[in-house]
Amino acid sequence: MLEVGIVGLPNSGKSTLFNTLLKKQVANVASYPFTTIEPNVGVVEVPDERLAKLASVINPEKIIPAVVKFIDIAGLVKNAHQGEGLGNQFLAKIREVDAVVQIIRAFKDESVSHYYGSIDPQRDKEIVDLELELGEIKKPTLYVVNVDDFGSDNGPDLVVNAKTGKGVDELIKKTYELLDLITFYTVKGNKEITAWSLKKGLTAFVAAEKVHTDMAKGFIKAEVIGFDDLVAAGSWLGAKSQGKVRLEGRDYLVKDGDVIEFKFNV
Ligand SMILES: Nc1nc2c(ncn2[C@@H]2O[C@H](COP(=O)(O)OP(=O)(O)OP(=O)(O)O)[C@@H](O)[C@H]2O)c(=O)[nH]1
Ligand SMILES: [Mg+2]
Repeated sequence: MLEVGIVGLPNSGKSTLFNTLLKKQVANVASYPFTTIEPNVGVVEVPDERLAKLASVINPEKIIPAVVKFIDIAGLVKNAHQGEGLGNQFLAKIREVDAVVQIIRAFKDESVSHYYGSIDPQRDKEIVDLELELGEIKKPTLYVVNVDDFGSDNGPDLVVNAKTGKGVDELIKKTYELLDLITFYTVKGNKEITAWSLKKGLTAFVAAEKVHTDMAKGFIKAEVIGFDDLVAAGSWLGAKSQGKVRLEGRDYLVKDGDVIEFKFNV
């Protein structure tokens, strides 16, 4: 599973954001085993309007969204790459992640101290960027400004309130894009719809492998229909009888929104 590391100065709101992300779980959907793997590692469901639409067509008992793993990493300060602060722990953790969310403090709160004494998002961003660079960490980064007030002009970066959760759905979606992921869906006996993440440009065979190694091993073909076509047809059987469900081989390049039924030998 791909991992996103939350980085930023101490007291920028990393753990607050992390907790908010985990609270966003839709409790009545899938219960993931090991949702919280360590105190600071969590699996977060990706908000997906298409899933609800598919559910209204298929009426499944269970809907299982795609997930992304977030890691709440220790705060870093200037010279973290030389071991300053919790530098080494920070660097070891961050080397493992696939993308970075840099949280930048803009909220003002006298009771929450700032390591550099004042609220200055641009300065903080430069400090963290420099440390990542000096630590030779080259990862795609999403910049997120943690604000109390959404009214002010916050420039091009994504704005959230880590405490209330405003903007957090958008953050999860943006992170998903940052990881270069698309979503495909599988339907199990009309009982279960699952959204799966897949790197762009991968084949039906790799997608099958994601669902179950047996499906890939015994791969025969994939029955595929785009999300819009399925919704328009109103049901899987309806789509099939209209000839809208295509047969694809193992080298088919999966597209975002594909609904796939894998046919395989066991
Ligand atoms: N007013 C306000 N306070 C916030 C916001 N986000 C976080 N805080 C507060 O800021 C303090 C620090 O938040 P944390 O989430 O612990 O910060 P952190 O980045 O994890 O800090 P370290 O783990 O020390 O690096 C807490 O008291 C939070 O309640 C926010 O959006 N608005
Ligand atoms: Mg923290």
